[in-house]
Amino acid sequence: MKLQPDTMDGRRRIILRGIAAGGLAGTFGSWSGAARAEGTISLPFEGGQRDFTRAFPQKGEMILLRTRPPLLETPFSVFNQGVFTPNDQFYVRWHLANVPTQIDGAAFRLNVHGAVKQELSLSLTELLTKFPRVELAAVNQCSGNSRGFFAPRVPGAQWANGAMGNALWTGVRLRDVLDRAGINAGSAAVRFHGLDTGVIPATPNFMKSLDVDHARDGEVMIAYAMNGQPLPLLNGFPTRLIVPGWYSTYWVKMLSDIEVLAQPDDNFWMTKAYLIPDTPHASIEPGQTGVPTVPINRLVPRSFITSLANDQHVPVGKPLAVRGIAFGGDTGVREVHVSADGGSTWLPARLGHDHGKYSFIQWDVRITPKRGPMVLQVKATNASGIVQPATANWNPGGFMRNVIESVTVVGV
Ligand SMILES: Nc1nc2c(c(=O)[nH]1)N[C@H]1C(S)=C(S)[C@@H](COP(=O)(O)O)O[C@H]1N2
Ligand SMILES: [Mo]
Repeated sequence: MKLQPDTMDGRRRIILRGIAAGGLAGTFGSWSGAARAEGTISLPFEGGQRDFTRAFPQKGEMILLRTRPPLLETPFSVFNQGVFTPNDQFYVRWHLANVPTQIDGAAFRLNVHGAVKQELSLSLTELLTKFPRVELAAVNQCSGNSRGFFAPRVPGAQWANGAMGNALWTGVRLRDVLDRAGINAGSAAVRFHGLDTGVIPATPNFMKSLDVDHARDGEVMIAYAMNGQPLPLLNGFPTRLIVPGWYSTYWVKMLSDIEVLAQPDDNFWMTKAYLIPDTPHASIEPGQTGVPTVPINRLVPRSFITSLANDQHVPVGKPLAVRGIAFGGDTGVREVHVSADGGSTWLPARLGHDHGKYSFIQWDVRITPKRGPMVLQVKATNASGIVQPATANWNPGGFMRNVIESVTVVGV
């Protein structure tokens, strides 16, 4: 799927007016307990048996990890279908159990307050009409994507590789909104939170912050549309933060509150959760202690073969097109290489259309299978020259996996 901004424009205006009028949020009731199994899948790690579900609003077939709060994984085959991940199969991750099932777009307000000259309370219509509209293709990847492959195993959502997706985001620059409010000189951070809450009042609200300079970099966005449509409720209707090149924990959904802080943010979700070892590849030895930590931040490069599955039979001696996706992390993809001989030699892959440095990029290469099992590996090098590592990282959070991936096919 390739979105054409010029031809989409009229339709998109209508869609966006619809968001502001509140007509598109609908009422979804409660989906807890609604997750009937529709077949199963076995993800390739211990305890990887999962149900498929179609029981969630605005979602097609998803892999069910948890019902409340929802954790839904994108079936991996979806990534072979196009460079953008369809909204109805985009993964879903929430921390707190009270996620609104209904939001009135007409009543919704995005509040900006704290260390500002002028507090704001913006309606969706104001966001749509009072600020320049911007668009950006960017990968949304959970910090714990692929956590299920960690060895030794670590606690947390046992995702395979489907806690990521690529979308074309439409919205406004966070900078433009902050500048309308006027940040007080010397402010430290900007904190974001959404409409979801815990079941008991003692649960800390899910809040994430960015340094003021990052928040004002002109790239961080407040998005109100995803792939030309309003955000699905579970992906943050009506507005969410987009932090290009950073892990999705910062991409606060159902964003309703922006607070400028005079001091660095010391809330739970910044100082206790989502910390990584301050080491190369955020990697330590299992059991190692006393390692300094930092909040998780920039994405690192990854690449995947999408056109072939493990154990798939491929005809011997005939050229075979191998396809996949890659992303560079906090910058673009410079090169993708594929090896069919256990990493001794690497073939350069052809890169597809460039949708911008934060997007997935498609790649393809031709190989000629020999008889028997054949391990195909793929590695991306980003524009900063960072290459995927040959050995997997390990940390107790199960964060930032980006080892070179492989698929084993069988020449017959
Ligand atoms: N309001 C809110 N925003 C949130 C979260 C959350 O729990 N609440 N989780 C974050 C995390 S950790 C991830 S991985 C992404 C998931 O985005 P998605 O569900 O649209 O794929 O949302 C982020 N934004
Ligand atoms: Mo996440």
